[in-house]
Amino acid sequence: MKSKVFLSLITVPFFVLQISCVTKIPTDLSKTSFIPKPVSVTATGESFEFNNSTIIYVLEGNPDLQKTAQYLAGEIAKIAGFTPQVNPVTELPETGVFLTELKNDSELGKEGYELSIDKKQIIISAQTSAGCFNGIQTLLQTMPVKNESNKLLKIATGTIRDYPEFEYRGTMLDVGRHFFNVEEVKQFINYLCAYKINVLHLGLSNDQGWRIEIKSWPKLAEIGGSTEVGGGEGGYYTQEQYSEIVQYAQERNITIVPEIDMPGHTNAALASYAELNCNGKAPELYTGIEVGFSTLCTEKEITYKFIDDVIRELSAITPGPYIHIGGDESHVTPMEDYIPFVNRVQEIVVSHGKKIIGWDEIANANPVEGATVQFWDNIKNTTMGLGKGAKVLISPASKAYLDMKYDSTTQLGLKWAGYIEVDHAYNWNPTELVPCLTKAKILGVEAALWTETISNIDEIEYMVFPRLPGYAEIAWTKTEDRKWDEYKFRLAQHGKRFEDLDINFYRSNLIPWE
Ligand code: TNX
Repeated sequence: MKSKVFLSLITVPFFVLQISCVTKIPTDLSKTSFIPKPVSVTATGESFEFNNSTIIYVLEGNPDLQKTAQYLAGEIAKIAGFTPQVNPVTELPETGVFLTELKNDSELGKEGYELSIDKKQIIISAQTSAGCFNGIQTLLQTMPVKNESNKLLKIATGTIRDYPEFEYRGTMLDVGRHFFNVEEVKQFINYLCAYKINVLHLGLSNDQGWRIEIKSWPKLAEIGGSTEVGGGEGGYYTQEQYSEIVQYAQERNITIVPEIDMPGHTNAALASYAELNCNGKAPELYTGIEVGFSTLCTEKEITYKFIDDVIRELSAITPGPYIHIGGDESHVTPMEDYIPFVNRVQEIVVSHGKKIIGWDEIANANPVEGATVQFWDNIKNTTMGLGKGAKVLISPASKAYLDMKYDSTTQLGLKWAGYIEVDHAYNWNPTELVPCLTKAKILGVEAALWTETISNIDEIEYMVFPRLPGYAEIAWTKTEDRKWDEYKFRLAQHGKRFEDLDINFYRSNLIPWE
C-alpha cells in the first residue's frame, strides 16, 4: 500500500509534466498575440506542423507573388533552420503552404488577406501580392522568431480575415541629423514590415547633412554629406545605394517617401553651393541641433534650377508616388516669400509626375491637387490645409514622435513635445485630433524618429521598441477594436520576440512582460 502511494506520488508529477508538454502544442489561434490586431480570428482547435518537407506553393505566372513566396521561405529558414522549397503551381495543392491571388474578394481591398490554416495546409489569399505579404507577417507571428532545435514547429489552426484601416502606415527616419548606412536602413525596414507598416519616409536632407547623391550638383553629397550632429563623419547614399534601399523596401511592401526639406533646414546645401545663398557666401557646415536658422534664397532663379534638378533626379529613382518637400520651421523665410516659394516647388514636383507631401506649414501656400499636409504640431495650419482641399497625414509630435523620451529617466531623445510612455503612444485616435477631420480626409498615420540624439541602431531600437507596434496598430486596426488594457498583454508577448531578435528595447513598467 505504502509503495503504491509512493509510486503514484512520483507518477502524478511525471504525468502532469507530460500533459504540460503536450498542451504546449498550440491549438488555439485566438490566443496568439497578433499586432496589429486582425479584423477577425476564428480558431478551429487543431495544429499544423512545419517541417523540412513542407513546400511553399505559389500561383504560377505572377513574379511579385513568386518573390513574396521566396521571402516567406527565407523567413522560415531563419526560424526553423531549413529553407522550404518554392514551387509554382496552377491549381490548389493538397498540402503545404499556398500563396494565391483571388481577384473577387473586394472586402480585402489592396492590402487585406485571408489566412486559413488547417491540419494539412495553409492558404494565404489576397487580391494582390501586397495582401499576401501582410498575410505572411500574420503567419510569422504564430511562430517564435527562432525555433529551438529539436522542437517541432507547430502552429494553431483557424482562419483570419484582415484588412487595414488606413492605406498609409508610415514611419519616418531622419538620416540627416545622423547618417545611417544601407545595412542599418535595411534592418529598420525589417522591423517595420513585421508590423505591416508600408511607408518609410526618409529625411534625406537637413541643416546637418545632405544624404543623397545628385549627379548634377555633386558637392551636395561631397560637402553637404561630410558631417552630422556632433561632428561625426556623416555619409550619403549613392543613387545606386538608394535604389538598393528602394528595392529592398519594395520587396517588403514598403514605399520609400524621400524628403528634401526646404526652404529651411537647408544649411548643408547652402554650405555646398555659395550661389544658393542670397549673399552669395557659403556658410560653415553645421553640427549642432538648433532649428529654423537657414533658408534657400527664394528670390534667385538658380534656386529653382537647383530644386528642379534635385527633384528630377530623385523622382527618376523613386518609384513611389510621393515626394516630401518639408516646408517646416522656415523661421527666417518671410511668409510673403515662403508662400510663392512653396507654390512654385509644388509645380516642380508635379512636373516630375509626383504627388506632394509637406509638413503642416505648407498649408499657408496653395496645396495643389493631390497634396497632403502632414500634421505634426499646428492644428490651425492643418485645418487650413483641409479647407484648401488637401489630405492629412497624422503625425502629432506629442503622441507619435519616436524621439520623445519615455519619461524623465530616458537618456536618449528630446522632450519638447512631452514624454511619451508606451500607453500614451497607443491611446489616441487619428480622427479626434483636428476638428472637422473625417476618416476620408486622412491619408494615414506616421510616427517620426528624429535623430538629433540618436546615432546608432541600438539607440534607434531603444526609441522605437516597444512604441512602434502600437503605432502600427493605430494605423491598421479600427479604433473601436483597440483597448490599451487588452493591447498591453499582447505587447507583453512580443517582449520574447524582441529578446530573441536581440532588439535593445525599453522595458516599460506599464507592460506585464512575461
Ligand atoms: C521638429 S517635426 C522638427 C524637426 C526636429 C524635431 C525634433 C518637424 C517638422 N520639425 O526638425 O528634428 O522637431 O523632435
